[in-house]
Amino acid sequence: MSDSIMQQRQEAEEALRGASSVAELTAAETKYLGRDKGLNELRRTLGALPKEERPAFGARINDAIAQLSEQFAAKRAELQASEMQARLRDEAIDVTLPGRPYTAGRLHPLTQTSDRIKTVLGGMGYQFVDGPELEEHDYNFAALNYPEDHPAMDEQSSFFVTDSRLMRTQTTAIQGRMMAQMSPPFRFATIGRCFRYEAVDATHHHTFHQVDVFMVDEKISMSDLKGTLGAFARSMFGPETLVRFRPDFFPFVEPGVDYSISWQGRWLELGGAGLIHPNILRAYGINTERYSGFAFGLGIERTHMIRTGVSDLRLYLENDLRFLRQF
Ligand code: FA5
Repeated sequence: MSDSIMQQRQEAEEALRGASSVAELTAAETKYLGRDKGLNELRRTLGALPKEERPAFGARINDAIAQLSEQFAAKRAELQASEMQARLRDEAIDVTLPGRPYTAGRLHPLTQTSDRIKTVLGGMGYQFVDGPELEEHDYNFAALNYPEDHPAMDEQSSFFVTDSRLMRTQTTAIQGRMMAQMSPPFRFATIGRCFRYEAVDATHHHTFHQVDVFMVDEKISMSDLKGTLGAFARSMFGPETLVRFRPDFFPFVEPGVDYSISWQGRWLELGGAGLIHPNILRAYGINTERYSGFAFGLGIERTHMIRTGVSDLRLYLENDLRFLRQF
């Protein structure tokens, strides 16, 4: 009987020495010291022994269990410490290594310019609305007082999709849409893509962006328009910026002007402007004795080119990161 205690003890010690991880050690401990296992199982054979041998046998089993428990505890502490060391080694972070560069995206320069324009005009009380890029012929032309035979309506200069719809050639098309719903006073602005059948060069594209702004109220005159475009230019391009207006023709304004700003000693044309033609106001039932309004439309690419010195607007649509990353 005592041999069996000895044998269990030796086997347990061997398993203990061979355990190379906490998990293996736990398995060995359960096998030899677990409830109803190993030495505990052996203890249950006590009753089968002659009475006089029982105390000594019991004492030796208790002794063996106590000593093995201590050995297992010591080995467990040892294995836990070395496992912790290994983890600290493997998961160590070298804080002296250079960081990996994080390439962040950014807003397209035209989006940045549009946002800036929205901030400036929003501050002047203009509400921004969106119109469709595929526009009714009527809103793009007829509602804007174009005569039947105006050359801009020629199929050669616009992208017609059906007989009555085309890709809008100007964001001014929003005017009729809004006037059909609103009665004065009102002030609106829109920013969006426009499309023209153009020979593409450094200053013209078939696809470009415009901002259009218009307002109708009592006693609106050219001086309101000039004041607004002066304030706009100073907010966009700096407090010293001067503006210039020269007579120009657009069917939807009377009088009409082109609008330029002073930039590095030169005049640069930004777009067109004028007082909304009374024919348009009347077509939407607005009393022209009481109300008048102004409107202007500017190129977004042009605005960014002036602010930054970009000299070819084709770059805006090419999405070459070497270009876009500069802004
Ligand atoms: C118009 O489009 C008028 N709707 C502007 C207007 C609105 C006048 C309200 C009066 C009242 P224009 O065709 O000149 O006008 O275009 C205005 C601006 O859009 C131009 O100065 C230019 O900056 C830009 N633009 C026009 N065509 C192109 C193009 N093909 N490529 C890039 N920008 C363009």
